[in-house]
Amino acid sequence: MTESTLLMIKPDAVQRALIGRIIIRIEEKGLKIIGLRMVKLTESEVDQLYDIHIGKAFYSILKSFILSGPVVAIAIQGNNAVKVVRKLAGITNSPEAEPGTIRGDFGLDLTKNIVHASDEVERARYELNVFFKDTDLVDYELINKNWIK
Ligand code: FUP
Repeated sequence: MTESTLLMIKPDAVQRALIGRIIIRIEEKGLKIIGLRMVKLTESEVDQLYDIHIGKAFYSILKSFILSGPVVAIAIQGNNAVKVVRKLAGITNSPEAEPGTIRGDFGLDLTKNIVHASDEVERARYELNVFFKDTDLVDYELINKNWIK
């Protein structure tokens, strides 16, 4: 099933010049990028993105990390995109993430864990809305689509 999801490149990965290395994994997998935006989030946008974590012990550390520099939001579409992008990202705790995943290859910390990926279709819709208006998302076809799915 074709789905849309959000992958956010976090401030650590931007500062470490990993934007291109992360984007290439999305393209290589056959997924389609339908929106791309670099932004320094405001406090209220971070609260919106991470509303489910507000009040948890780690929230202030997470929030100040996300506010520490620009992030890159990527809207992605493709077959099973939500699950596939989560798999590409690897598990949350970078030191335990499998090599071959984004966190497994580039991360060494739980908070500074390189990327965020939406965990379900409805949640992806909500999180995409933090960064993109519907009209920001581009409707087009990739010429290789029949070779992918
Ligand atoms: P994920 O679904 O991979 O985004 O992970 P979670 O929703 O469990 O956590 C959201 C973010 O909070 C993670 F990217 C890392 C951060 N976090 C901490 O910094 N400390 C913790 O103890 C747990 C999560």
